[in-house]
Amino acid sequence: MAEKLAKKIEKKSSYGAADITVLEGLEAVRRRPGMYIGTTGSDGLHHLVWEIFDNSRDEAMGGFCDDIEVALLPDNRVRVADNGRGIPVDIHQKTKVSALETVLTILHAGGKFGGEGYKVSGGLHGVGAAVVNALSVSMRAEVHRDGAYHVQEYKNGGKPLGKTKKIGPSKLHGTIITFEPDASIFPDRTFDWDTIVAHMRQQAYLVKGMRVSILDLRNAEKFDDESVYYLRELKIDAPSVTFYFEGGLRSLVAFQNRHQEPVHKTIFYVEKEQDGVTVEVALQYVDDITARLSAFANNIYTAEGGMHVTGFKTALTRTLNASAKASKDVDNFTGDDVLEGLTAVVSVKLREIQFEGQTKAKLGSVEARGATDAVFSEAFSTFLEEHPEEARSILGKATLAMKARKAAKAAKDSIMRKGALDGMTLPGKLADCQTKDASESEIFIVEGDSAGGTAKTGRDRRTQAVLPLRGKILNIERARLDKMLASEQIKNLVVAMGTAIGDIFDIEKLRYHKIIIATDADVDGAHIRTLLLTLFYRHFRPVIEGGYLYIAQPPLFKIKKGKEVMYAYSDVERIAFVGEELPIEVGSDNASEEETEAEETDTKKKSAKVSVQRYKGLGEMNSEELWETTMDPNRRILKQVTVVDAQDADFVFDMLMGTDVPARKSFIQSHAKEATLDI
Ligand code: 0RA
Repeated sequence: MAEKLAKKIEKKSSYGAADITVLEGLEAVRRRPGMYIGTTGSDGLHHLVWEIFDNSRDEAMGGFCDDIEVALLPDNRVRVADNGRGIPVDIHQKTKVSALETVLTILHAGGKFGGEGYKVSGGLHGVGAAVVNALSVSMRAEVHRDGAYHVQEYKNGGKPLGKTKKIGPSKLHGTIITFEPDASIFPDRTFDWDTIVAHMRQQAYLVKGMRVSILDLRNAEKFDDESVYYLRELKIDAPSVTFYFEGGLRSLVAFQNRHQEPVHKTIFYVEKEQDGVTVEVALQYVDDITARLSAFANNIYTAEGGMHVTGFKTALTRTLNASAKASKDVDNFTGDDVLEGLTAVVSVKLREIQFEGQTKAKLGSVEARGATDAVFSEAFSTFLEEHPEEARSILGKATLAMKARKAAKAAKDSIMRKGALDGMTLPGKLADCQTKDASESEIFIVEGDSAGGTAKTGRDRRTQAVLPLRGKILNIERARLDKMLASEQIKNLVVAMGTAIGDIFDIEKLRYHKIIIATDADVDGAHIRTLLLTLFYRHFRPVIEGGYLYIAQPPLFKIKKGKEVMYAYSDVERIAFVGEELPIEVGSDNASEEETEAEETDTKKKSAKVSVQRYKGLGEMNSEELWETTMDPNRRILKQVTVVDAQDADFVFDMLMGTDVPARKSFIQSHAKEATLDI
């Protein structure tokens, strides 16, 4: 097959024995594209863009190029232009064709021509432009170099249409590659703008001073792609983005922390080579408890971490412990203590790169561990010495984390001890249900003893349990979770749920398949609900993921039209029932209710009289009202709590728990009533 193909081409140009290998190589790629680009789905399609872009980016990393443009063109074509040295066009000794043609037709040829300037090989599969050529129905390479403009085109999987040609003079230098993926290989050739933008943004952070512009000209009316070097100069009205970060990883850390409160002002930064490995680290602590650590190896995102991450974490813990010891005698920080609130990016560049793990997203190259450890610990100790104020803040933050860890452990231990000692002894406050079948059991967590009493009277005691929580205990400003766990209230909740917590948490032991948070419809109620949601999110996430957590939706208004009683669950409903003008009475007590009833009996003729009463708390309802509006499975409205996207949720909780009080207030107010209603 390959031989036949080779013979065909031999007639057109003078190909030798070496060329047969070339065609076999490209044919192999076409036969088994998955081996080279992973998939022929969307990931693989985008991989083609990354491969071509990577060559230009490597040129930028070598310091030869600072301006790359990626343009999406009509007919599923992609054009990548850079102002690098230009791919060499002289005849290559071994292959007897131009270096350009060699790079674009021989697998793994990319790095062999560059020597020093081209030392870092990127690309997850390390396959380069020849693979893209093999999987394209057409490719055009333009090179501006040595005072001339050179062009070569390829068709149908990398077959050259003639040699590299010198077209005319040029004062520029750089490479432009335009390719069209082969439809017979890629069933869907739709490039995703957001995916490309996200990838290019990340890459721009990783190579400081490199400008990357992206243009979407797929629907552009008309343009002449040969008329200018960078298509953005045509100023066509089309979507476009440009990224340029002078600070590199420092800018990335600042970007990731843009909504956070920094613990210290100066972002730590280092870039240094050690034993052939270039190590770059930027970090800043923020007032938060989660860690945001991202790592790259040869500009490839290593989602599963690896040697560089291990080296970094070891050095971070050791350096901070050494620094803390120097100032005062304290207990050792653990690895987790020093990660709390940390935003860090670690990027290493090595000559030989090895990936491991399920998705090949873990750096296996052992030398990266020692190099990262050495470069980072040296620079970070110096930073701490030279910035005493930053050092104090960072050590303070880690100390707080250490104390919180100890307090949380003590709280967990005491909960477990209690469970162990008391067996299944349930808290005295709990009014449990009769059934022992978790699937039909519900527990209402209500705010305050008075609402608790009402709920206990109003419930269906066969399936419904009630646990009152005293609001005040929970309502601590910036309550740390360890404080919450230490509270008797939360211990009661954990014992009632039956799942335990921490290492011995077991969702199978959950005693109720509906956990219903029933707090008041005011700001305090919203705050307590938020604290409870945070607690569940951080410590009992499987309860949310299992769909066991709900929020009760008590009515906001009781409307009386003569003898008829209605409940409105929102202002919209109220207005729909009674119109806008009617005055709203606030609160109620038994006396006023009696009055109303007396009035009604006295003046039966005035039965059309309408009154609207606003409920501020569950405690304002009597047990019957609470049952029919909030507890009765046939009439109530419940909102199921979901974790749609862990990252989003984390942000929400940060927002709610953070120090930015005005932001938190407005967030609670605007989201308190947001709900997908499950009736
Ligand atoms: C090898 C050697 C040299 C440049 C390149 C490769 C190169 C490749 C690509 C791919 C896209 N853009 C690129 N820019 C440069 C230069 C060797 C020299 O001039 O000494």
